[in-house]
Amino acid sequence: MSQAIRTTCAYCGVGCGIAASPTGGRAVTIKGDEAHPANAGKLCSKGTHLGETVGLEGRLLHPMIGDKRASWDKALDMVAKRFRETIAKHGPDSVAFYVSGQLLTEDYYVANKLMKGFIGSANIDTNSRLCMSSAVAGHNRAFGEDVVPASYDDLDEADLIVLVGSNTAWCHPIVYQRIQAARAARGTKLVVIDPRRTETCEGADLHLALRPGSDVALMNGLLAWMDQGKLLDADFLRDSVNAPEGFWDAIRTGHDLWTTAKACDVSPALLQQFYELFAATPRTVTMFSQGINQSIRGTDQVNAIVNLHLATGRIGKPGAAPFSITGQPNAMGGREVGGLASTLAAHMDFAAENVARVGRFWAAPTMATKPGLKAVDLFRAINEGRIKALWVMATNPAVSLPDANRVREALEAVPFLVVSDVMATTDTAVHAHVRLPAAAWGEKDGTVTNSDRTISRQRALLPLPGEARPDWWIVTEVARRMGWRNAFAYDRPADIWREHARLTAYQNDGARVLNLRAQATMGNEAYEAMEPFRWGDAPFADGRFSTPDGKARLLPVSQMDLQGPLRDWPMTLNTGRYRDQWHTMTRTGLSPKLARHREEPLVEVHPQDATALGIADGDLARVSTPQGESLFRARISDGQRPGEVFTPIHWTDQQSSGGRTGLLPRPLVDPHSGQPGFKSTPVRVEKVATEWKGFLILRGSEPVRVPCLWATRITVSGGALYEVAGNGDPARLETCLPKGDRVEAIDMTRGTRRVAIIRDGKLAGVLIVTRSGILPTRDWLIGQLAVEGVGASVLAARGPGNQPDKGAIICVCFDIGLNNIVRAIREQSLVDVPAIGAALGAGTNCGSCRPALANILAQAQQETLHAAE
Ligand SMILES: Nc1nc2c(c(=O)[nH]1)N[C@H]1C(S)=C(S)[C@@H](COP(=O)(O)OP(=O)(O)OC[C@H]3O[C@@H](n4cnc5c(=O)[nH]c(N)nc54)[C@H](O)[C@@H]3O)O[C@H]1N2
Ligand SMILES: Nc1nc2c(c(=O)[nH]1)N[C@H]1C(S)=C(S)[C@@H](COP(=O)(O)OP(=O)(O)OC[C@H]3O[C@@H](n4cnc5c(=O)[nH]c(N)nc54)[C@H](O)[C@@H]3O)O[C@H]1N2
Ligand code: SF4
Ligand SMILES: [Mo]
Repeated sequence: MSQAIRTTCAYCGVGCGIAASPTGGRAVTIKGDEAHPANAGKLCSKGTHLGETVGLEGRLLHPMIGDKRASWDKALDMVAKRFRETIAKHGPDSVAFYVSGQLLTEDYYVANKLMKGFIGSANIDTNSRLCMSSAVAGHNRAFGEDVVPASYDDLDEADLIVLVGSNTAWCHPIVYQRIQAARAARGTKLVVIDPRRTETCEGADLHLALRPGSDVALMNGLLAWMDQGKLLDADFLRDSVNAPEGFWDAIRTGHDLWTTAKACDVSPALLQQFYELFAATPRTVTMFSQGINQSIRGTDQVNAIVNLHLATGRIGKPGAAPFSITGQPNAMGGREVGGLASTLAAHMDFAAENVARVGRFWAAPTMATKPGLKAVDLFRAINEGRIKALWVMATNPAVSLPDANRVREALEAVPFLVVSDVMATTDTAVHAHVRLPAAAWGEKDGTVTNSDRTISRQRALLPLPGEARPDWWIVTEVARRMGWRNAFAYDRPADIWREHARLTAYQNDGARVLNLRAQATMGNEAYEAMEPFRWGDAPFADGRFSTPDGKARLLPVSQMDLQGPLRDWPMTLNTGRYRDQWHTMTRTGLSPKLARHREEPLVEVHPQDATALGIADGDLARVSTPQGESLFRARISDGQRPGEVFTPIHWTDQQSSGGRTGLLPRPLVDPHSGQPGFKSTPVRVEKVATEWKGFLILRGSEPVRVPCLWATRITVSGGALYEVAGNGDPARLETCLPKGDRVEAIDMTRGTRRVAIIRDGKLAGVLIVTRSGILPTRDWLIGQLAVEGVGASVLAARGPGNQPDKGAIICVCFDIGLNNIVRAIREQSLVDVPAIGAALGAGTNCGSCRPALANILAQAQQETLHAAE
C-alpha cells in the first residue's frame, strides 16, 4: 500500500485529521491521523465511512448548459459574459454569489476578491449566515473582532463544561469524546442546556430542558446570581471591560431565581444547582452552537453568554472561555477571508480606511463600499427582481434556507443561475442554466480552519474525475474572462494562500488578531508539507481586546417575550441533525452503513401530544406551517417537551416524497446577524392515515419515483430500499419493478401483495405491501441482492436460519442493531458500556454510538427494576 496521504475530514468543524490510503480505482482506506491535534487518530461514524462516499455515483462530471454537455471554454465564457452584461446594464448590485463553509479558504478568497474588489458589490453571502453569523455579530460587539477565544485544549483543562444548544454527541462527536475523556481524567462536570433530551445529555451532571428561546433569561439570571453573591471578577471588570450605563441596574432587576426559573420553565432547585456549580467552578467553558445562533434573538443570546464570561473573568485563561463551535469544515476559513456580505476581508469591516486599504492591496478597480445582501434578503431580492444573475457554490439553498419553497421560486425566476457542485442533480442544481462540475473532497487541495482556529491542509487523494475542476480554478477562470487577468493570475492554491496571508498582515499594527505574517512567504513545498497549526494562540490572555480602547464590552441584553401557542399553529417545531447524516445527504446519503442509523425522516412527538393527536409510533404525520407542509414518520419520544416537535434537516426531493424540513420555517432573522430562527416555528401536526404500508427493494443505484403518498429511498448494499405507504390500489407500484421473471403471491382479501423479479438467477426487485402493516424483515431480502441462484422461495422473505430482525442499527461500524443489544444486556447481564463492547464489539471502533449504548443500558436496567417490583 502506498504511503497514507494526510488530509482533513470533509464534514464537521471539529476538523479531524485523516490519513487516507488510495487502494486503486476510486477506493481509499480511511484512518484517523494520529498526529493531528484535533483528533489524535480518532474519527466518528461519518469520518470513518468517508471511503463509501468517494465513488462517482451521481457526480456532475462535465459542464452543462441547460441539459446539454458543453466544453469548459463555452461554459466559462457564457458565465463571464452574462455576469458582465448584467453588471453593465443593471449595476454591480444586480448580481450575487451564494457560497459555502464547505469551500476551501483558497476558493473562498478568490470568490470574495472577485465580488468585493472587482465586480464592486458585497453581494456575496454564504450558508454560514445560517450557521454562526450570530456568533460573528456577538464577538464583534463584545470583543471588537470576530475571534473565538477558546481552543480544544481548554476542554482538557476545564472543570465545568456547559453545552448550550449543542447536540455535541451527534454533531461534534470527537469533541464530545474529548469532553468525556476530560470527565474521566479530572472529574470535569458537564451541564447540557437544551429543550430536548438528546444523547449529549446521557450521563451529564445536569440537563436543563429549558423553554426554547429563554437562554437570555437563564444567563442573565446567572449573572444576577453571581453579582449578588459578589462572585464577579472586579479587577478584570475594572481593567478590561466596559459596562454601558444602566447595565448593572438592569441585571439587578427582575432576574431573581424564581422569576428566571419561571421564564425558563425549569425548576428553581435545578436552576440553583446549575448556578451554584457555575459559581464554584472558575475553569468553565461554555460551548454553544445552533440552539443559540439559529434564533431571531441569536446575537443577544451569544452576548448573554459572553457577558457572563467577561464579568467573571473567565476568558483568556486555560480552561475558561465562551466557545462558539462551528459546523462546517471551513466555516472559520470563510470568516477569515471575509466571505460574509457583512464583512470585507481578513477581519476588516467596511470602514472607509479598510475599504481603501484592501483596495490598495488588491489594486482593485471598483471596491464595494458597504455590506451586501444577507442570505435571506438575497433570495427575497431575487423574488423582487433586484438580483438578475446568481452563482451558487457548494451549498443547496433549495433545501437549507428557511421558507425553501419561496427559495425555489427565486431559483426558478432568476434570469441567470450558475451552480457549481459536485453532484449533478441536487434540488438546487436542477434549476440552473449552467452547471459547473467541481472537484470533491478527496480531489481538492487547499486549507481549512476548524472550530479552534487550527488551519490544516486538505490534500488530493484521487485524480480529478471527468472534467471536474477545483472551485478556485473555476472562479479564477471566470474572473480572467471578465477582464481581470492579472489580478487572478494564480497557478495553484499556494499562490492564493500566500496572498491571503499577506492581506491579513498588511498594515496590521496589532489591531487585528488574525495575522498570518509568518505564512506569507511560504514556498510551494512548504505549503505542500504544511502541518496543522493554530493562529492567534491564547487570544485576549493579556486582557486586551480588539476595540479602540482595548476593553471588551458588556452588552445590555434582555429576554424577549416569547410567543404563546397560536390557535391554528399550536405546536413549536425545532429542527436539527442526525448523527450519521450530513446536511442535504448529497454524500452521506451514498453510504449504506450511514443510512442505517435513521432510515427515514422522523417527526419526534411527546407521548402526551401523540395521544391528543391520535398518532401512534410509526404513523405518518403531516407538519404544516403557513409556508408549506411536509410529511414525516412519527416517533413518540419523551425526550421532547410537550407542545414541541423535532424534525431533521437532511431529506430532499432526491430521497423522499416528504420529510423536507426547510420549507417549513419562517424567513424571520436576527436583526443584528441576519441569521434565521430555524429552531422555533409555529406548526400544526396531524395524523395521516394510509391504507397500506410496505417496501420496495431494487438492485442498482438508479433512483426511481415511486407513485404513492410516502416513499423514502434508503441506500443499501447493492441497491436501494424504499419504504412506502399510501392509499388506493398498490398495483401501480409495480411500474417501479424492473423486467424479468416474475414471482408473486397476492392475497386480495388480506390485502397483501408480494412480487419478486428475478433476472439471471439474481434478485432484481421485490415489492411487498400489506394492509395490516406487518411486514417481513428487510435485512434478509436486501442480503439476497448479493446471492446467485435466487429462486421463487425468496418471497417467503425469511432466511433458512429464521434470522430475527436486528432493529434500528445503533453501531454502524459493526452493524449491530437495537434488538441484539437489548438481548445481550438481558441474557449476559451486561452492566456497562465497555461490557457491551466486550460482548458485541458495539462502540469499540469510532465510539459515536457510546451515548446511545449508555441510554439503552439505562432503559434496560429500568425495565428490569420495574419487572422485579
Ligand atoms: N451528524 C452531523 N453533524 C454535523 C452536521 C450534520 O449535518 N450532521 N452539520 C454540521 C453543522 S454545519 C453544524 S452548524 C453543526 C450544528 O450542531 P448543533 O448545533 O449541535 O446541532 P443542531 O441539531 O442543529 O442543534 C443543536 C441543539 O439546539 C437545541 N435547541 C433548539 N432550540 C434551543 C433553544 O432555544 N435553546 C437551547 N439552549 N437549545 C436549543 C436543539 O434541540 C438541538 O439539540 O453540526 C455540524 N455537525
Ligand atoms: N431548518 C433548518 N435549516 C437549516 C439548519 C437547521 O438547523 N435547521 N442548519 C443550517 C446550517 S447550520 C447549514 S451549515 C446549512 C447547510 O446547508 P447546505 O449548505 O445547503 O447543505 P449541504 O448539503 O452541505 O450542501 C453542500 C452542497 O455542496 C456540494 N459540495 C460538496 N463539496 C463541494 C465542493 O468542494 N465544491 C462544490 N462546488 N460543491 C461541493 C454538495 O454536493 C452539496 O450539494 O443548512 C442550514 N439550514
Ligand atoms: S468529528 Fe467526525 S465528522 Fe467531524 S471532523 Fe471528526 S471525523 Fe469528521
Ligand atoms: Mo452549519
